[in-house]
Amino acid sequence: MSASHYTLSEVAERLGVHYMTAYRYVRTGRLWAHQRGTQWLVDESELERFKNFDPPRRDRDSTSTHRPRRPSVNRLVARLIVGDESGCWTIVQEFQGGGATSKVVYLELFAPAMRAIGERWALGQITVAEEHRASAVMHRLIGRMGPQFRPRGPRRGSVVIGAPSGELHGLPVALAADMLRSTGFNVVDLGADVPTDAFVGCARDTDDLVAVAIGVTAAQHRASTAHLIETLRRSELNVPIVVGGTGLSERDAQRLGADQWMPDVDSLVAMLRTE
Ligand code: B12
Repeated sequence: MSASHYTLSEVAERLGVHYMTAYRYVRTGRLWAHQRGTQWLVDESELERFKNFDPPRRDRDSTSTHRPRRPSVNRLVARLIVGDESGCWTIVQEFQGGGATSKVVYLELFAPAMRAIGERWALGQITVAEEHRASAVMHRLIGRMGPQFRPRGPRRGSVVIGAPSGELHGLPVALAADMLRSTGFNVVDLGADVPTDAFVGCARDTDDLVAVAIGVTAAQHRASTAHLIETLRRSELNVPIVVGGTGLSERDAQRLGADQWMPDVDSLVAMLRTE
């Protein structure tokens, strides 16, 4: 093709592999490519990087749970940014084929990939549109994973979880909700940006409620979190109100009136089991 880009046929020729193998490298995020019309193009520098650091016939982390996760995370990030859902799903399947449980997929593949996307956005390496596209694909991946988190064992009561009004980060809440659900709780996931009255109304209407969990990912949502907690208190639900997510510290959560701050879902489950 042009001096600085190669078509997939040219890439295959230079790597000495079949065209379909080169295509697979692209669709699984191993080799970065961009699409022009129906054609995939690979930058010369990317092909050099691949030749030097990612020799073709290596099938890393597809066979063992003990191998480093990072290559899979990097490949997922690459496919998320270009909005390639089926390529992302192939990476998830490879990851699970290597023995990773659905929880490990969330904690060691999805969460680090989304954090990496946040870093790239903060550094100006990806656009806001690319971040949104990646988020949309991540929502779809979570949807596909959902059935793997169906509750097992005895029912333990209901938890209503959601993000306060104005807080748009629904992905962390969705991940937390699935992991909680798999431990036997009936989880009502209200998602992002829940109007305060709707949040409280839902908690009041939920049978066998054992806790209300609020997910806050961006620090700017202190005021709406405080308002939500205060309104929940006034409705006298008599269940713990916990806050989780990376937006608020333990101290913040206490100041805002929460009963507890939860660093992760396992801590929430442990707390609820001792209640
Ligand atoms: C995707 C994304 C978005 C998407 C959200 C899409 C969606 N539907 O969720 C969009 C584009 C909307 C967005 C918007 C913004 N974002 Co944003 N976003 C992200 C990004 C890249 C990924 C979020 C994510 O999914 N993380 C992965 C999850 C799995 O990780 P996690 O949060 O640690 O969650 C785990 C645990 O904490 C726990 N957990 C989470 N919640 C809960 C709740 C409970 C109860 C429990 C028990 C546990 C628990 O379980 C999870 C799994 O282990 C992050 C980067 C990052 N580091 O997270 C930035 C990030 C969160 N965003 C950030 C910012 C600044 C914004 C904006 C303000 C940008 C802007 N200027 O407009 C807006 C805010 C909009 C708003 N009003 O809320 C900052 C926040 C900094 C801060 N601490 O305040 C980050 C960190 C990016 C950065 N590097 O600076 N964002």
